[in-house]
Amino acid sequence: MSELASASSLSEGNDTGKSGKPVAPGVCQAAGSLDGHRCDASGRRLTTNQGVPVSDNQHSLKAGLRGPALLKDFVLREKLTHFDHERIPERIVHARGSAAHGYFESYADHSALTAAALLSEKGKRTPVFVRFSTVAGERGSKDTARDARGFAVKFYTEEGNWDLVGNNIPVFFIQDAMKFPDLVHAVKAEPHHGMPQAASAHDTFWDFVTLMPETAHMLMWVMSDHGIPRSYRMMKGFAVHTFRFINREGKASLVKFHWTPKQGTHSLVWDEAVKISGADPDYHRRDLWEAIEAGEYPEWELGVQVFSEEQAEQFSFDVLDATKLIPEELVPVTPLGRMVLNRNPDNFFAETEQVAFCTAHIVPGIDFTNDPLLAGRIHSYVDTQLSRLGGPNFHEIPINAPVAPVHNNQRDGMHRQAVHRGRVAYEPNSLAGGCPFQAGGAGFVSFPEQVAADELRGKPEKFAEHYNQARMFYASQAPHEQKHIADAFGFELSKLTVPAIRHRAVALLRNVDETLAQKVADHLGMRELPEPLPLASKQGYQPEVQRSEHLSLLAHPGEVGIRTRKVAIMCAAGTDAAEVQAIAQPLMDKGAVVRLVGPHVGLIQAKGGELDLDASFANSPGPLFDALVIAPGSEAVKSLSDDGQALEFVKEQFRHCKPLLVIGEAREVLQAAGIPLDNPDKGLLLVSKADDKALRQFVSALEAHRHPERETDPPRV
Ligand code: HDE
Repeated sequence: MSELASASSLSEGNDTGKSGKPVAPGVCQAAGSLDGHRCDASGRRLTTNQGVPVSDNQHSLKAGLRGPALLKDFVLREKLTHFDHERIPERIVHARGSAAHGYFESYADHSALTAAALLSEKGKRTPVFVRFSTVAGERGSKDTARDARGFAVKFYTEEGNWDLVGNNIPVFFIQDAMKFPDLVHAVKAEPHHGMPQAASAHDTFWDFVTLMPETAHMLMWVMSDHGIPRSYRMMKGFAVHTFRFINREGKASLVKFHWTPKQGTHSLVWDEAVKISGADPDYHRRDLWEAIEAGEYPEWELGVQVFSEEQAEQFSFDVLDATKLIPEELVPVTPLGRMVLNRNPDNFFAETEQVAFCTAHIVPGIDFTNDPLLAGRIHSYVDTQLSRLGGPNFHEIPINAPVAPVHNNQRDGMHRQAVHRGRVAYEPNSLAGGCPFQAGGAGFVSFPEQVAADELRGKPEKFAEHYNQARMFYASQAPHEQKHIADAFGFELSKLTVPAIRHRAVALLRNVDETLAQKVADHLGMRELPEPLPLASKQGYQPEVQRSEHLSLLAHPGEVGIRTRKVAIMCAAGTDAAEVQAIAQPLMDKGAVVRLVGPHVGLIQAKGGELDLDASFANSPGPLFDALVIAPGSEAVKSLSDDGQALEFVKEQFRHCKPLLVIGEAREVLQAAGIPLDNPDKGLLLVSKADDKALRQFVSALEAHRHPERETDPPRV
């Protein structure tokens, strides 16, 4: 019988060695795996969670080979029970995210501004873990949804963990934490049928936001190109609320935090975002992972707008109102340091999923303000971890554990890891020599703000002005960005089933910009514009800045040239291999990621040798690339011109305003795709050879990322 059992196990499952030959149970495979890399578990036996060696991981214990499975099979039961409990609740918002490790480096000694240890010395490095996310979608949803993006940074400082839990947009939808559950219920999939996933284009979201005009400013941001970033690496970050810095002398300043990417700020276009969500739903996760694996470490500069209470009182808006930003023309950004992400997580669940960011985690030298949205956040994040991570000891999970030593009298609770010794778990005490003792002035001291006021519900008058900054944002956008905003409103509202909500949205937009409202109404086939929504404030606060230089994505082209930009070189049998080489190598030398794409992966017979293609039109369609080169070779050009998928690839590159370098007779492929060649823009390069001049032009077109001058309404291709 035992012979029979082991004979059948040898012929099944993964019981084969490198050679493909069956391996007897008990023989370690660590000497080499099938793909030739060494296993890091060399010599280790498979065990249960109690460390009991497992003899057979393929067959449950049965009474006879065809008999019933036995309840006493603790090996099977432990395996299944653990599996049954593998999932933890996903985050109620920001469920979909990706993360990386890195460090923050202070540019200088900033102790005149803050006592925060991480900013106390030039060159001082503090480890960080950063998680980027979308907001509305579930954990397995697409990356390229139109949405705000989370930008949460955990600094493991020597004086405890500081979590700067921000977004890629400097303002928020609402002013008071009381409204947050309503906002989230409205934007998430509608509860009766669970649709749509990771999308705000539905009735309940627009119903809520149009009844809540304080959302106007953030709506403009989310409907703009900021709502569909090209990459997590190419977006800014903001803490949104006003915080306080306090120095060792107790002097306080108000601050707003900004992260600015060295990679520049770049976006997708909507048609592209929609298609990427099908072609690669993990687009942003993959992008971050691949860049770090390739040693292209993304970097951001941390800066602060520093201002006083007296200055703040003069502003036409309230700095405690999270729907308002402070234009940089009023208070410029002071650089503090840089953050580099240089290591991917080892395990997605252990790190990215279990990381617990909490707005309440601050360190000496930094403090909150009375922003009523922030107040709710100070409560909510710790609270949510209790159910998400199963109890009050989530700070012991390795990714959440501070590097600073933890000494206190908190004890026990679910999943406690620390083994406290001794009998003293209280303070004050004499039995443990008074330890751990209070740090006094060397510890965290809250800013001693004077408060003498009546308890009440309500808001200050300036909070009731909702449109000045929405208008400023719109006025600050380039013409093509303004068009994208109108298109986005048009698209989202076109998805509504209740016409009255569309009308209310256009009524809201009339308070922002009449031309925008008209364009959106045109999208919706609305004959007459509704009356503007009534204004909540009659005060007529005069904005200091009508148009800001800093709010367009174009304000930050970046400093990295074409590094990490993905370039497809379109090939087919008969492509001129020498021309491919002449263009591919110099692009790679400049840091671009070059992929040969054709009708299938693997080898093709090119002119002058074989080419090994990395990707096919089916597995990597056009939207996944930043630019396209079509190589010459008459046989290839002919077959590509007859290939519907190749032509679709070319059309999408053109429609999405991406650079195209078309060499020699390859222009026939463009003609077959119906691309207008009469008046080529700077991103459409038709050259006879892949020489230095062609390369220079292409690199500069790629640096510009996109060529919106190509956009027409409707698109020609
Ligand atoms: Fe959050 N938010 N939030 N939020 N938020 C969460 O905490 C909440 C707000 C932000 O990668 C939750 O651990 C309330 C503003 C990010 O793990 C939850 C209010 C900003 C992340 C929560 C806000 C954010 C979260 C869900 C209004 C930008 C993801 C899981 C009072 C400054 C962090 C979790 C990560 C996550 C509550 C408003 C950013 C439920 C109550 C404003 C980046 O606690």
